Amino acid sequence: MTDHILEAHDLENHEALIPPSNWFERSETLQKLRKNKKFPTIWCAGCGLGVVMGALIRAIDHLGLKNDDVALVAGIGCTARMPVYMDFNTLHTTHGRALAFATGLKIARPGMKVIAIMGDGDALAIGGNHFIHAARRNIGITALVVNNSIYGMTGGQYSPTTPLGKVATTAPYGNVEPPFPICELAMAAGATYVARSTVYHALELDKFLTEAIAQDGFSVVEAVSYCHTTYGRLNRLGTAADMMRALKDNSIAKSAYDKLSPDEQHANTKIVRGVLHQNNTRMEYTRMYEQQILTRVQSV
Ligand SMILES: Cc1ncc(C[n+]2csc(CCOP(=O)(O)OP(=O)(O)O)c2C)c(N)n1
Ligand code: SF4
Ligand SMILES: [Mg+2]
Repeated sequence: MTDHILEAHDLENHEALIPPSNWFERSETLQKLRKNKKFPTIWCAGCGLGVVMGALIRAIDHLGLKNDDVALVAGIGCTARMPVYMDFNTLHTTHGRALAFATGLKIARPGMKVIAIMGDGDALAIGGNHFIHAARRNIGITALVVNNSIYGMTGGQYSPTTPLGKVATTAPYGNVEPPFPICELAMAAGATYVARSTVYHALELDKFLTEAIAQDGFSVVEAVSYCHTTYGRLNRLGTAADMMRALKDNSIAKSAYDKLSPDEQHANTKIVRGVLHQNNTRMEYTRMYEQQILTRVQSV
């Protein structure tokens, strides 16, 4: 722990390394974190990722799930680091392959709540193929995609969600590739629960994640976040607090969006937050697979 943190907390070095014995027990949320391990996080101070982690823990709590009933699967990236800090079954795998590992796990353990935690690059660039096919299959996995519009961990290369014209280390003159709309892509590919919110709207994220994890099929929650360290700096968007405030100012609830005229909807540039799609009539993949096997076995 660095000297200034020790000083601020008036701690000796040995006290900082070993938290008081009841420190974690005081909080339900903290008990879902890995005790005495992996802290502080690798995340930059002010990053929205901590908000997403809190929302995910509260969602799992709301559903009354035991730690052992949940598996968190991630690839590589700042977002993908999240399972390292949480006390569930966890898989920290290779970049872009979270959904491939999650699919294998769900087939082996259909009763388990499997949550794939991915950044926009992880989910939609190298992992884009897995994303559309997991949705097409409607396999019972929750895809939590933290969209910060950039490759944060590797220093700010543009991703499939970087807006047109924005600067990245690999787009010094501005990005000319149109961004993928994550939720619309998921819907078109067959996901049966799709919702979007932002890290400013933490309680909304709790709610959508709770519903997504409860869904018996492929569910997607896009958590719009920011990366002040790369994207924000390159595009002169200010501090983490400025970027957080921009999410508040530049987003609109779906209920308000639905009341706009078609022209106003067409002209809207704000992030639409809400449950964008839910379909409870499609059977989940592992159930369908099991049924198919039983039918085949009984017929021979
Ligand atoms: C196969 C492979 N290709 C590339 C990389 C380098 N790499 C690590 S993280 C990352 C992108 C991270 O961006 P994103 O998924 O959006 O996550 P963020 O860091 O923004 O949360 C890349 C390209 C890698 N680790 N493995
Ligand atoms: S590099 Fe960006 S995404 Fe990664 S922890 Fe820092 S602010 Fe967050
Ligand atoms: Mg990213």
